[in-house]
Amino acid sequence: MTLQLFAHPFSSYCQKALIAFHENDIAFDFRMLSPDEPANGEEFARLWPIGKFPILVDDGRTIVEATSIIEYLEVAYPGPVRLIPPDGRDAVEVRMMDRVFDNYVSNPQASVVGEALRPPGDRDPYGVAQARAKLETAYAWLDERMANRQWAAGEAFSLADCAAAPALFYADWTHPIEPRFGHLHAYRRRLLARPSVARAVDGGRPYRHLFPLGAPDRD
Ligand SMILES: N[C@@H](CCC(=O)N[C@@H](CS)C(=O)NCC(=O)O)C(=O)O
Repeated sequence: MTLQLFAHPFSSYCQKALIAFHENDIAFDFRMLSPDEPANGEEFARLWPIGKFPILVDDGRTIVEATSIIEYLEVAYPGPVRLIPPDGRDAVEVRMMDRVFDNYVSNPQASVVGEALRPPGDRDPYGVAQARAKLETAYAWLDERMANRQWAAGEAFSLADCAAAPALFYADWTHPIEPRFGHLHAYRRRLLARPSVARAVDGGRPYRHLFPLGAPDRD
């Protein structure tokens, strides 16, 4: 039975999982979550009432959370590109950086965008200012960290880079990374040049009009 990924191509967490699929050319059935495909949405809601996507279904087993999907592919469908290193200490570094990108880049970025989708009376300017400040702090820390690394956890592309690519892609649209963070900009460019990432970004291209802050004319 084919792997089924319930996802949307413009969603950052879905792109994170998609990059892992593309890295190892793993075949799957794309169960598009959109109003045009109500059956997919109904099945998704039954499988995961929390409602966050992507989720993966493999032969009756449901895996939620983008990180866990990548972990699952790594053990159930291993390919030539290992996204989690076999060495335990190296794997800790990869998982640590995966958490850093989700918690301190992707999630604050999503709160800023979420604000733009709220009705005017329900806005939270204090929360948005906090999210922007978190992004600034994360950019400074990451810039220093990326000064002597090719990829987030060293010399090999990993789960952490799957997380970093959409996180930094959308974060720079939402709260631009200042030019002085040259190492971080260079890392973002390396990520976008990676074929698996370029493929995920291209998949989302037709939906750029959906970006609530207005997508910039680049990338
Ligand atoms: N912790 C989840 C986050 C997933 C997430 O926030 N997905 C967004 C799309 S990028 C979503 O489901 N948004 C719809 C919602 O929050 O209702 C993961 O790592 O997979």
